[in-house]
Amino acid sequence: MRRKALSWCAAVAAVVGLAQTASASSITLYANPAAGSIGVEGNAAPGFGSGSWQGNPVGSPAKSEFYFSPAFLGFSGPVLFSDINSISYWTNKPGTAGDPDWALYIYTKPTGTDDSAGWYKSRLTAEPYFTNTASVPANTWHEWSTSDPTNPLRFYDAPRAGYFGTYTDPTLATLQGGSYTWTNPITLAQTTHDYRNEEILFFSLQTGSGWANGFNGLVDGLSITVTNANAAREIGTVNLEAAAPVPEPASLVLLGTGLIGAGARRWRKRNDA
Ligand SMILES: [Ca+2]
Repeated sequence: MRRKALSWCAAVAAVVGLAQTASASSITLYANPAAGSIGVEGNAAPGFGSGSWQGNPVGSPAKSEFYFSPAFLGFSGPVLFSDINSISYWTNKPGTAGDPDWALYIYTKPTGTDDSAGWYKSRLTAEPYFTNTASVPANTWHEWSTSDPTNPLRFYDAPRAGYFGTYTDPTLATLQGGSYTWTNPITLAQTTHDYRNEEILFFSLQTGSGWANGFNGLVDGLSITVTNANAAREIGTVNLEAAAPVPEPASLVLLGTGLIGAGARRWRKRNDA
């Protein structure tokens, strides 16, 4: 009897182990001023290194935007909209929850039918202030997530529905549940669309070009979890850092010594032969 119970436990553990099979990729990106990204050292989201990236408050438009393809994030194959389990990222801004912030965008690949633009089929946007989060103190890190139990990110489809978000927009789970009908809050025009089988082109973090002009908040720690074709979970995380570390003189000396050592070994070997 006891043996039977034990083997049942082992079977459950095996199933749990299978469900938790996950591959993960963790990427660190360093700010590149030439590409419009500004690095900040000494201020990072919890668990994401020592630095972060800041919104670009200068130029016209004063906009920052970064695009991550599924392949770049290390996912093993194409990612469909319905494959996304969750997306989260951290921001830290001077204002409170209702102020401009880094927004999350999902672009899907164009198919030639019902494309919203020449280079993408759908563009879904999630802005932190539409999560109905009551208060986030200024200048503190806060994680925004599609799977937040009380204040999840909500998405709008400006190209199709013709408006830029409301506090009652659908969550990721709602859009993955089937066709969704958007109702423009002003014109009351309705548009129905099903995103589930669309292939992800880019996940993106951006600041608005108009309303967020001058925004200089921080962003860090993007995490995306998907279910792959083998029903296993894959996690892609992006750590944003200020600048690539420059080797210190001491380590350069050590490197030089190492090279000399390698050269000496080769020389000795040749002489031994
Ligand atoms: Ca970081």
